Amino acid sequence: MKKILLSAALIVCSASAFAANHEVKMLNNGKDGSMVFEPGYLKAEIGDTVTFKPTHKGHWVQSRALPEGVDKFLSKEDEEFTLTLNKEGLYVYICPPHRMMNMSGIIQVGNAVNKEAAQKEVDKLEKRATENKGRLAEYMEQVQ
Ligand SMILES: [Cu+2]
Repeated sequence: MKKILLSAALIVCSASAFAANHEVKMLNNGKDGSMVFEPGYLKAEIGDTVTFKPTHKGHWVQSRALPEGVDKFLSKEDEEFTLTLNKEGLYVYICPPHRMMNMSGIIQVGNAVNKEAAQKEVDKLEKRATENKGRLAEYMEQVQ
């Protein structure tokens, strides 16, 4: 009996080891163009973390739309920033100095439970963007 309980505990422990750490690079140039997060759309699971990497200089990250109950975030210029994804939904974020260049991205955690609010923010950001128009809307189209 003791042996069975022990192996059950091991299975529970190893389940948390599957939490992934994703990386999003902050770039002056990437496969989606200039001033860009890569990948701009990221699918993750609850409990995962995402680290924003200041691969090129002059970037940082700020939340714009979040699942209910998630604290807003704002990182520091040229500093690595790690976010733990504790709630299901869409996380829409931007790079403040390059907002007009549509330097923005979306993380989907589980189901897109706040899709309506996120879509509103995407529309607002797309309207204001002067360069790379349509990039964020394209990421939003990948949301399922
Ligand atoms: Cu930037």
